[in-house]
Amino acid sequence: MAKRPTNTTPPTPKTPKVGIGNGGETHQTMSDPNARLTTNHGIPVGDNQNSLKGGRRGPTLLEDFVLREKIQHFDHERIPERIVHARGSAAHGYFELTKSLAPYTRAKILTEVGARTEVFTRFSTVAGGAGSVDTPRDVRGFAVKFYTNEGNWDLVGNNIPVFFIQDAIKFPDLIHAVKMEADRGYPQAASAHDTFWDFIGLMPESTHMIMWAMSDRTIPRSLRMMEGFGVNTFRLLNAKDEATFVKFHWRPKLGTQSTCWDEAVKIAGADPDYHRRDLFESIAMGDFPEWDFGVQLLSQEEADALPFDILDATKVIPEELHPITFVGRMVLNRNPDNFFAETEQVAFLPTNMPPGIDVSEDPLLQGRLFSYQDTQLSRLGTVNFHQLPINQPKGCPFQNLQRDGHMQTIVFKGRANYEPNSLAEAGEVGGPREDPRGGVRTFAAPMEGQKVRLRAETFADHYSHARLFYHSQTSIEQAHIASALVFELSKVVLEPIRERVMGNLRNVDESLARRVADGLNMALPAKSQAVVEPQDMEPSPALRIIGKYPETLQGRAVGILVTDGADGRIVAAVKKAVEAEGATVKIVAPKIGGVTLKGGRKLKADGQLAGTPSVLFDAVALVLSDEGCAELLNEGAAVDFAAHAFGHLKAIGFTSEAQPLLDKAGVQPDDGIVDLGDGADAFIAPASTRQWDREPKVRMLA
Ligand code: HDE
Repeated sequence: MAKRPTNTTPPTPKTPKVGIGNGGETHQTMSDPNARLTTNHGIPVGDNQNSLKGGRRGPTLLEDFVLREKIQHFDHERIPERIVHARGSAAHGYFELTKSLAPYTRAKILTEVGARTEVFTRFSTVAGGAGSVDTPRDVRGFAVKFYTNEGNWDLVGNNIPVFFIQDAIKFPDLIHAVKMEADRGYPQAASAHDTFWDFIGLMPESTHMIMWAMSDRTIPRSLRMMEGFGVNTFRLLNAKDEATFVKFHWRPKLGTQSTCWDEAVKIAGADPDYHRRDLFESIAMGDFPEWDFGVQLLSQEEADALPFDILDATKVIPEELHPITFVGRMVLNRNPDNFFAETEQVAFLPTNMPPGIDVSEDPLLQGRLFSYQDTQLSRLGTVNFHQLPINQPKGCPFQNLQRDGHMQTIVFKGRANYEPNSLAEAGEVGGPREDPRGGVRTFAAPMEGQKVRLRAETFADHYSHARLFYHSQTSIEQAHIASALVFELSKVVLEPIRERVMGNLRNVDESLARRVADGLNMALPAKSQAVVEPQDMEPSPALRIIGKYPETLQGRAVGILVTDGADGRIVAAVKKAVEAEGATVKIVAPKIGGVTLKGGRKLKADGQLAGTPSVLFDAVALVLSDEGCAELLNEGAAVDFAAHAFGHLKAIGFTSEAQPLLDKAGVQPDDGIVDLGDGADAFIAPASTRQWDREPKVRMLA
């Protein structure tokens, strides 16, 4: 018999006991230290380090089914990403109803006060691919799957209450225009390019959404600091099948907050996963993100009295006109166990609505009702995507007579795969039956008229709401909108495209159009012809961000830059004071091993200076020694640390030794520049917000 060649593979750390499997369970038991590695078909694997070869140094053999199965599975690990909203982050949590909507709906999720319903919420960007960064200027998806005991309710919304287009038939054009340009494959995750603005200029109905998209709403500070909106108009149906129009709202407990554009651009390099990490870490720390849930309710008469069409998703119903009633809250308190199985495979369907929630005739929503179910086929590859654990309803199993298909995981019993059947009478399994009383009923909306392909005249006013939004902003926010338009249009190469957009802007506000033209150093073109002359509406302060968010350290991060010889008492005092107010603290040092403080004590670092710039913090403190500061004057990352914190309107606490660094970084004194020699308390208030007054000193806004 041939002698077996010597094996030179290093030993693996643990040798599982032979004979002990995974307890007969079909799923992997990763926590069992004795679990035995097997193929997908349960065959124990004897060697996971070496492929099977013909001879010691010979070719790999086709018969190595262990290798082939492993490589083949790996080859197919990726599934097609979502055509839009590919980049997302999600968490589990619960929804709790605080006020019953029983007069308006029979949906139990909206009538059973105090009941907690599990949710899975996925936030996303729209334009970029799954591997793109978290902080482009982009609308954010805000999709909530409520696992109600009457079936799943998917409220698939955005962080902006209106949309670019009025009719679903324009969606593929919009998305083609915003995504990477077809010939060159760039830019990734950016609207600042010719094809997007070409489409926008030719679609004046998008102008209102453009005002929102160019506002700071599209550069959120955190997913925990975003509002959410159902966008489309839905209906609630009560026990008597009477309908009320409804708009859905989410309001973050931490307020709506944003980054500065220059900061967002820099964060993209410093931490591409900025939002995903923030969500994951805050939940892991027990600092659970929370939102209030509200509704705007309108009768048919109230809807008819609006000066715009409630079915037009490019319009906002000002809450000063129809207040939001808050009826519940959502808390996200558990991170996914597995990103792919949950965040990637979750399939949201706007068609998922429990009895008592119904659609409206909004032509954008109507198209969505088809699209989401359809797209899952190419993404998840099977009509059985509802059987994936993250998509299964909870507490109310699905039961119907749909059968077979790719990846069918259920072993149905009996012969009943049709309905009606009388098999139960013969003692066999008969199967479920429809429920005319408890099941879904559709609102008997009146229908009349001819079949037409047209846009209703009630959708024709494209500018009044854009004007309403712009006029409702603070002057700081108006400057940001104008500057964002200048930034984006400056990246547009074809001049006629810029001109067309400016011509449209003249219908919104002449001064805005003028600011943009000046910012581009171009002549103001002729005003474009509006189908309907825009009207002035009463400004809605609720549409602002500045002045609305709570000034607090809750949810914020503070970075303390230290050097050898720094005063440990000041570091400790700052840390204690800001943590007491709810912020997290990270120590940043020139070397990751940390520093030796004055007196010899060691302090560990959480981040190394070059990889932990100040854009990752809401406020910073510089606690340096004279020698440490002198060294940092020659370190660009240190100068940037201070200069960028100043430029991004953040509070800077400092010890007197840090003054040379502040000087070199061009930091000028103001209320946000706080000498820590006077104690840490004075740092708290400026660190709880941005120093908006500083902005004209650091940035030429349009
Ligand atoms: Fe979507 N949208 N959408 N959308 N949408 C998708 O469904 C679509 C629209 C939104 O985290 C897709 O499963 C059409 C408005 C979110 O998984 C797709 C139209 C709003 C998400 C699709 C719209 C949204 C999607 C891609 C015009 C705000 C991500 C993958 C009629 C209310 C959900 C998928 C998640 C995803 C179609 C317009 C929000 C292709 C046809 C308006 C948050 O089916």
